[in-house]
Amino acid sequence: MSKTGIDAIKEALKVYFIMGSPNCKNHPVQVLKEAIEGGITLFQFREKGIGALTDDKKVELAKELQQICREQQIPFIINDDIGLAIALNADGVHIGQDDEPIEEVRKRIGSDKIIGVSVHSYDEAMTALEGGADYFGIGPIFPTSTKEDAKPSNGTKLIEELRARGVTLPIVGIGGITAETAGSVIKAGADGVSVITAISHAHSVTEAAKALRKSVLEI
Ligand code: TZP
Ligand code: MG
Repeated sequence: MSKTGIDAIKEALKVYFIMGSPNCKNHPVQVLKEAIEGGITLFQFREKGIGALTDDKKVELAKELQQICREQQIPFIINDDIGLAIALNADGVHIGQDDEPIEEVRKRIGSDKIIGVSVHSYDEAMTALEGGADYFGIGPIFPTSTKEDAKPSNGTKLIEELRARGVTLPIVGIGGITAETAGSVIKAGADGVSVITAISHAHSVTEAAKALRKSVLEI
């Protein structure tokens, strides 16, 4: 996917699946295929945490997952690793507040790529916006044990604040979201929900993705 405007990004954020090998009970290739079958709209490769692959093995897995996304026309975004995103010509990157400044990232990856930024306050959101962010990741909305250094969960407060203050940039919520709670995140003003565990640890990955998709689309 090349960046085709705000509406295309809002569509892509709807059912946003994130994972790396430490999050998967089966092989990530299998998990991704099943998640796509269930209707995810974007995939972020996030190879982090205990047992995460590094170097060539990480690159190899990224390429395999990217190939699946290409075949199924699912945007493929890489977490943190700007160099890998450039080397693979990924559709974009997702960065946090501790990563390289967005202006530098934009210079490196170019104007036609998607940059998502995790923000935790109005001020961080404005800085990301000025730096050329394409969407905000906001969370943790609910408690999560997936991210070791996650901040305390803060509900949908920041999403509501940004919308109330007229911010129109696409927003995806993150952190502990399930098919049962996804609707509340969309109602608060998010365009989509991003999840790791709700899909990657599900007994049926396909059914979990379908359920999440249904919850988001019926709002
Ligand atoms: N950033 C904030 S919470 C989180 C990240 C990467 C983890 C989300 O994982 P889960 O399993 O959907 O709670
Ligand atoms: Mg990061």
